[in-house]
Amino acid sequence: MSFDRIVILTGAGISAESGVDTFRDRNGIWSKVDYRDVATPEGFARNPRKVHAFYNERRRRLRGIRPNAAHEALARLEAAYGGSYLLVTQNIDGLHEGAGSRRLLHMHGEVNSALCEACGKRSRWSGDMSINSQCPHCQTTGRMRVDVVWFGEMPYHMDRIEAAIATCDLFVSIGTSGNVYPAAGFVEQARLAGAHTVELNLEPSEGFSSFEEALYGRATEVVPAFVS
Ligand code: BJW
Repeated sequence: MSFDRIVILTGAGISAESGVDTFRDRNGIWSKVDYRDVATPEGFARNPRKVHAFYNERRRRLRGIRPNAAHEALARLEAAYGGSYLLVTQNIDGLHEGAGSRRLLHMHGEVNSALCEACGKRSRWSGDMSINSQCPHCQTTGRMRVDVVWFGEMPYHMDRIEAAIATCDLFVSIGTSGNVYPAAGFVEQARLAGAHTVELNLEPSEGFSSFEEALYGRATEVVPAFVS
């Protein structure tokens, strides 16, 4: 590739063929549960048991799930690429790391991480969480939550992400519906920076008209084809 500074954004669609549920597709997560109950700080304050149960179930379902050809293609691209490269994922699964990606930021957090609302410290957390979970750092009980970004909260690593987008010359958006900000606005920021913008998706996303190039099809087919 004749680009010096690449930023790649991924969403739920890249993990769909690994067996991970997407959010807004017909049978997606938000067709079964109201996001206001499980993915907002207000929902957690109202009913922490329900929110813990929702993420415990998703954590369990992710066990044993493997990266697919699209994750692997991005890991190969990173390993082979000499220039500046940043992979920004909205996904809370660990499939990019599982495939070998290292220059990676999780802007919506990780399901296998816990955040203590008492001391603000994070811990790896692979089992179930409950209203009785104890923080391994400060030993406080009952203030642990899953370390993901809910609606109304500030996504992680925004300074580093926006700095990378402001200087990139290629921006590629993969398997994301373009519904959720600030990620949905990255393509416009990349265009302002003068970058070439590409969408790889099963079908045109909400923001498809902002992209200069697009390849539509399953991630396991279009991502390896694009990076080769
Ligand atoms: C395939 C495929 C296959 C399927 N192959 N493709 C205007 C400006 C700024 C903010 C707002 C705004 N208006 C409203 C807001 C607030 C809000 C927001 O965006 N609301 C919208 C609904 C309008 N945003 C926030 O609250 C965010 N915080 C924030 O804005 O802070 C202030 C701020 C502003 C500016 C700068 C900095 C800060 C926080 C959003 C947090 C989102 N959290 C969730 C849950 C995370 C934890 C969890 O996983 O449970 O993140 S919601 C959910 O949506 C999850 C996802 O990461 C996110 C995006 O979903 P994604 O990945 O796009 O999935 P889908 O299902 O929507 O799409 C799948 C795609 O894949 C589809 O396109 C399919 O076609 C495709 N596909 N199979 C290829 N095989």
